[in-house]
Amino acid sequence: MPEQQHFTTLPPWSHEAVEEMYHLPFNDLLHRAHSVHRMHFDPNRVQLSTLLNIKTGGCPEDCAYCPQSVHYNTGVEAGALLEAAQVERAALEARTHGATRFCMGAAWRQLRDRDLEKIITLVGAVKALGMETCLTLGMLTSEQARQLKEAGLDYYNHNIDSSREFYESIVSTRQYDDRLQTLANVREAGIKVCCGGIVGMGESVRDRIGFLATLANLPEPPESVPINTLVRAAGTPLENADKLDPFDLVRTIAVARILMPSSMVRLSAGRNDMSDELQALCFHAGANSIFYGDKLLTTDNPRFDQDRELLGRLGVTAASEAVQPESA
Ligand code: SAM
Ligand code: DTB
Ligand code: SF4
Repeated sequence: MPEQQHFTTLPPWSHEAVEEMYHLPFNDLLHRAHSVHRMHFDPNRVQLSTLLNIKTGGCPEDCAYCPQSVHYNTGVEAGALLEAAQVERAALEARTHGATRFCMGAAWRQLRDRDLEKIITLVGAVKALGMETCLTLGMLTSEQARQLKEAGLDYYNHNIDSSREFYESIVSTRQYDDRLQTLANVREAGIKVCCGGIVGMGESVRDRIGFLATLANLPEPPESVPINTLVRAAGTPLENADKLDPFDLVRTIAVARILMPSSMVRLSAGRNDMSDELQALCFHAGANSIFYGDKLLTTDNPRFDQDRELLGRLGVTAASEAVQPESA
């Protein structure tokens, strides 16, 4: 396999090395990614995370992809922070279906101290069900991260979304460096990092390469890397973005797998519009986690039973058997 000989296999990854990898003949790239995947993971196991939007809409940020931004007329109504009982019910349902991690998202620019106690209660309630916890609430200070760690939070999701250059064309209300600072605060507090981005926003291949290299060259790569395909929400500036060539999604996942061999790579938003065959190809390329449940934050995701059927047809089982559905 001559293509394997002239690649380095350690960070820091240069843009050129990642570019060369991204453009490998499809079968060479897939072979390499799947080989790396097998060295680090059971290729027949996929981890299941269920999402809940604990605070919908009304977000002051202007992320061009997001239906929850107050800047666009998307029909998403702003709601209040959910009560603990509602969150607990949803987490219990997710556990019953076999999810092992429960991710709570809020349409906030940043966590405010006045909401911290409520959030800490939610983390405790989900942990008490024996599930892993994940939050995505916007920017965090190092002190807030420390307190969330103390509350037992396992993961914090905070995406860099794309390359630095492209990011500046899709978000104007915060900087790429703000994202990196929050990631550093999360890492410093000892919380596991979930960080990825979105493909299909009209970014160039160069941007995808910059995005992947940035993730892989972080002081420590994220433990979890969500790769979202843009859900083109009506009313957002990106509602008419060109459809992504599905092979570019597979290439992005394959490169993420090679650059971050020990990280979980999550085939995230966009699965509702993907064929079973495309999803199977993504799993072959190294994706080993999905969002599981009929809703993402505001948009649809495949139903629990649809996913169970797909995974069953592929001979894939849930990655963590820590919580069995029948124990709910
Ligand atoms: N407000 C917080 C923040 O932005 O960090 C947390 C929630 S935000 C909705 C979480 C992530 O969802 C974004 O960073 C983005 O990657 C993803 N996302 C948002 N809208 C999306 C869309 N239409 N299609 C795909 N992914 C999307
Ligand atoms: C992530 O990377 N993708 C999830 C989660 N982290 C929070 C969100 C996807 C949102 C898709 C659009 C929506 O449903 O509003
Ligand atoms: Fe707000 Fe997050 Fe949506 Fe940006 S992605 S508008 S920060 S909810």
